Amino acid sequence: MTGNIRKNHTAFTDRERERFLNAVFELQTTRSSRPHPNNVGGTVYGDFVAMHIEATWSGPAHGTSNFLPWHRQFLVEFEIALNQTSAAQRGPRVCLPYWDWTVDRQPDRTPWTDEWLGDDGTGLLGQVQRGRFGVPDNDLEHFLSPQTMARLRAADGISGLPPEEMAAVWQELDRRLADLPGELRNRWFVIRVVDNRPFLSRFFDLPLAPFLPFWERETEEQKQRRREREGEFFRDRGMGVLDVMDETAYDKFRPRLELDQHGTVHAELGGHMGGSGSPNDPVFWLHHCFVDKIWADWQAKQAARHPVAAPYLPLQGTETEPGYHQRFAPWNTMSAADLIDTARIRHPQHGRVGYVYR
Ligand SMILES: [Cu+2]
Repeated sequence: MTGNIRKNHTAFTDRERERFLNAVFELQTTRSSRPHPNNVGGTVYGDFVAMHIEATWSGPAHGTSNFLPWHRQFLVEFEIALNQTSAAQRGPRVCLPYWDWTVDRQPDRTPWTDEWLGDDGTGLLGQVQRGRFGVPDNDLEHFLSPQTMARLRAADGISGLPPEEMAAVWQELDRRLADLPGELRNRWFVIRVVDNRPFLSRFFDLPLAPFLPFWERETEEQKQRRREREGEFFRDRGMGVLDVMDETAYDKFRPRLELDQHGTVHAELGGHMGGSGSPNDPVFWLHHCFVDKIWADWQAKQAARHPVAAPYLPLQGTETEPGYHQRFAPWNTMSAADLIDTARIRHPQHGRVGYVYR
């Protein structure tokens, strides 16, 4: 019925991986014809970040039944955009990869490699430095004055500076960013709506509230503890166990999947993944693709066990949650019912975009 197969990223060939990453990078460096009002960088990719930020500020996309259908459509829309890039033009349709964090849950294992998504944030500004989306520490020389560089080195990075000095470094970065030649500017693509980090930031395994920039919250003691724990990434947080699969009702399954599993992964990765601008980190797509797969697997499992169980609740909309047949914002083109069978999804403009998981 459909030839579109979403696979584990570890099953990608080199060529498949390159086409996917090239397409993502192309969206990050292509100007949007009609940028979303919150899209500071003005790229096609930035429109997706802005859309997610807005959906986090208001609306039912998080914390309600709509969480799973909303993100399913978000992924479908992103996959369509990937396939409109020149990187995707020749060859089969580009399908999103997923990251199974119940299996690959060590900070030094895939997808945290140079070939895939780069590593944890490091360096004087705590940025991701490796892989396609990283910015090496020595690029800072293009942005910061020799005095500032010397100050950062002496303080062993920005987290060693007092708050006023931190603020001054960010201001200097912001000013210099605007003057960069395009090729360099394109490497510093992050949409700065929720914070002022112009580069991709990760901060693995920080067990604190995820919404503040890390340098405001990590003490020396915490830093030490984090380094000791890095080998245990995810291990003691239940990431290896998918016991949500045993829930028999959607309105029990969805909150546990969203908060306990999906939310923990966001928080554990930290940096951009810890905030509403999370799609800035390309791992967002791999993470949400796996969450979407869990929903699909759960449907199949529950359908086999209870043929009459509803795949989505509530059937009738409430004040806070769209019903099964109710179209939802910002697209207003599909309802949960239109998205429930992944193989049969029909996009109003793009036709058959259905897929199956393998
Ligand atoms: Cu989200």
